[in-house]
Amino acid sequence: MPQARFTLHGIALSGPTYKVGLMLALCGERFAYRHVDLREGTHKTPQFLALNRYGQVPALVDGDLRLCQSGAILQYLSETLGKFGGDDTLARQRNREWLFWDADRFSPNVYRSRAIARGFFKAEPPTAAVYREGAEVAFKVLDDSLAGGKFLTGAAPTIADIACYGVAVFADEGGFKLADWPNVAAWAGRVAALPGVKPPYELLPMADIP
Ligand SMILES: N[C@@H](CCC(=O)N[C@@H](CS)C(=O)NCC(=O)O)C(=O)O
Repeated sequence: MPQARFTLHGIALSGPTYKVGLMLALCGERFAYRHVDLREGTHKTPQFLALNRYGQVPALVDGDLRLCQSGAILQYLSETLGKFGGDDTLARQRNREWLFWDADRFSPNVYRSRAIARGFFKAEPPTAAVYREGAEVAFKVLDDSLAGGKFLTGAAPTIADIACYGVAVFADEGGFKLADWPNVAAWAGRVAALPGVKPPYELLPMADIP
């Protein structure tokens, strides 16, 4: 089998890593995968910092290119593969708005609530409450935005949906019930039914994929 074009570096427990793996799967791109052991501090080694200057997963390697920040990687992949990017300038702009909102309001609040619930890190109750309330506000924004459409920016799924689904899919681990936001629950079902989609721990193992 020919060598895969892309190599994804990350960990299956990581939502941002899942977003990139999901995008590749939805695009039908086979990819090599390198498991990065965060507990061992692999992401702070010089070798990994050469892939991602921020010392975080994910990192994506495409030939000589080393790419980081999941939202920026989704944009890159949509451009280089010509998929899930939206049809025109306005659609691409709407996608960017969702990606920036996700990085600002959705991912941090949901992922940190999940990290606290799963014991990945400790937080005092008032701090945990700030993340939880922020996540609930964000889910409401998403729910209201999905009231009139099948996907976030129109009738077809785009990187906006892929980024936000990569957060919503971890909601239950954070102690949230998607059923509390019916439009979000219905949309998540539509994304989950797209060809190529696998749930997080089925898409990526806690080990390398050659
Ligand atoms: N905004 C970044 C967030 C990446 C991120 O937070 N990665 C976490 C794992 S989910 C990480 O590497 N944490 C270790 C650290 O920050 O030292 C992205 O979307 O790629």
